[in-house]
Amino acid sequence: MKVLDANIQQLRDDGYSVIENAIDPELLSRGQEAMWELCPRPADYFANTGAHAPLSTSQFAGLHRFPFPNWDLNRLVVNQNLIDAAEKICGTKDLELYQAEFWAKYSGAVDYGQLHHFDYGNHTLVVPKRASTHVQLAAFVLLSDVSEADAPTYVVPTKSVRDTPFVPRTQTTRAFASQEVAITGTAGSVFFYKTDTLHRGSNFTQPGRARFTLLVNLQPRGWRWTGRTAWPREALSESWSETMVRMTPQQRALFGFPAPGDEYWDEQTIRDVGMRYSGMDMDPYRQR
Ligand SMILES: O=C(O)CCC(=O)C(=O)O
Repeated sequence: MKVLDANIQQLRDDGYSVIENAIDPELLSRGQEAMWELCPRPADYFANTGAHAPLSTSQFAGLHRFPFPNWDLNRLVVNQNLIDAAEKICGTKDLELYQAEFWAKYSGAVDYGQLHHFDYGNHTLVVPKRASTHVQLAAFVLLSDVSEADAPTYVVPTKSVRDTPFVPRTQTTRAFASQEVAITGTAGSVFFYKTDTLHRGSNFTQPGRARFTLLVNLQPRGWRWTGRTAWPREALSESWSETMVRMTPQQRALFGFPAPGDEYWDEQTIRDVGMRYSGMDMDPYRQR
């Protein structure tokens, strides 16, 4: 994924940027196939919406939290292009992946419309600091083509909001409606935005459409008051173990797993972690 200086500048000025064709086509198509383990194919959904009634209970009903049951979807979350881009945007290699979700939406299932809001509410205990290089980055990996009819995210470029206080977090008026931009793109594009960017989810404007996205949140490791997921809480699931075993040490470190060379590693921890995660290559952790 090529992150150009123009993308970084746009993130600084406008709070968002889209990188087209960011995901390797083979990885993308395997991830797209894997997502049918989590949600119905559009043809199946629209053939019998009643059979999928739970998807109509809330606009968040199509959300699934990482780890997913299929490695082909999990590995998209930590794919090298995405991580390289996030490192460049955040200006550090010491990144924390603090949330990942898959989200399926279908025309008419439920009202997906949202008011303009900032995402920081459940990503930090305080508010974003404008005069700071610490970036909380949201990446939406588009797993399906998103046109204006496909419930795109609408963002308000930061330059229009710069003097607005972060509170209230949700704008109850449509004060920024004339400045908003629809984020569209083909499957395999990645839409990045920051938690200090005003945006909203929207509704489909045509029947029979669906939108599938993978959301990955990343930030520089360090601030104690930011984050969202305590990964050890997920660590008893079967998918977690399989995912950790299949990841590289660099990918695991995104979740807080001790990196090779960390003082955590000694004979006992290498033996026991190797037993906990049967099949994990422990050699990198033996290197001092
Ligand atoms: O799904 C989208 O396009 C945006 C969703 C969003 O902004 C949210 O749920 O906070």
